[in-house]
Amino acid sequence: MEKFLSETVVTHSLATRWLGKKCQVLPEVDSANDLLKEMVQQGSDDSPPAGFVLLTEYQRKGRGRLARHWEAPKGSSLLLSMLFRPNWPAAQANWLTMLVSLAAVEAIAAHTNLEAGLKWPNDVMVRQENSWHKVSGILQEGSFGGDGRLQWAIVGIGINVNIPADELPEGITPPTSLLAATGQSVSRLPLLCTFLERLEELYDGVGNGRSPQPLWQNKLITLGQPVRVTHHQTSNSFMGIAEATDSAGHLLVRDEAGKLHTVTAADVTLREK
Ligand code: BT5
Repeated sequence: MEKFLSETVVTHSLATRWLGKKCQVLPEVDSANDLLKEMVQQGSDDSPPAGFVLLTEYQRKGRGRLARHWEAPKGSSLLLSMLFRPNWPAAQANWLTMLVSLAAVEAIAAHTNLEAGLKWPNDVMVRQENSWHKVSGILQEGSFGGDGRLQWAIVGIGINVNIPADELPEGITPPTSLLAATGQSVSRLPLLCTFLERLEELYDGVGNGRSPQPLWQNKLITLGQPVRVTHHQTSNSFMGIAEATDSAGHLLVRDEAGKLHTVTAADVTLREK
């Protein structure tokens, strides 16, 4: 197994200006998102700054969306949660997940020979033996101020790096790891650095007025595909074709009667059919 990551090595290796310049690496936590949220909500003077990154080698209760689990064997993967204080309007809240998923796709493409893409809304996929497999998932949580702006947001990402094929977790979207997809182990530190460096660049681009949505939409393997959209509270569902996304990252799905639906990630589960 690869050496465990350490704060000194991470901060010295990173060529970022602010993202990850303050970080903490813990051998084991329940959930990196939950722990970082507690640190932020304590609200004391030593509350972590924007750009703070919490890394861990193992999560006892790693979480996905909608109370799902995220599992990875100790030391096998990249498991981290990042703190942002964007002050963006609510309509741009999903942009963080877009930026993080784009940076993950680019980092994976830079360190492997894999084709990487995105399954709406938050799955990072790689092509393995002619089909797409989930290699990474993203979980964004945050808090809006009274003015409707995104005060702070925590974005957690798990990237399956060196999980052997026979230790991959179960998943409705077939999971893989970079090791399982390439047959070679991948060094985590350079992958982490490329990811954070690219993410910082993309995030700073938003400050300069650039929306990530066109770049992100370009990577979506979901577009043009038939999908089943299921509302997870009512379980009502319909079939349609995923046509495009709007500027907020909602998916526009045309049903069989020709009606266009705006689908938000919070409300539905998507299955490719
Ligand atoms: C996600 O949720 O894909 C978001 C995963 C976010 C994980 C990070 S790790 C750091 C931070 N701290 C946390 O506690 N979480 C974040 P979702 O789209 O709901 O997918 C969850 C589903 O993926 C599960 O129901 C499983 O079927 C499957 N799954 C679990 N572990 C997996 C893995 N390692 N690789 C691929 N699929 C997995």
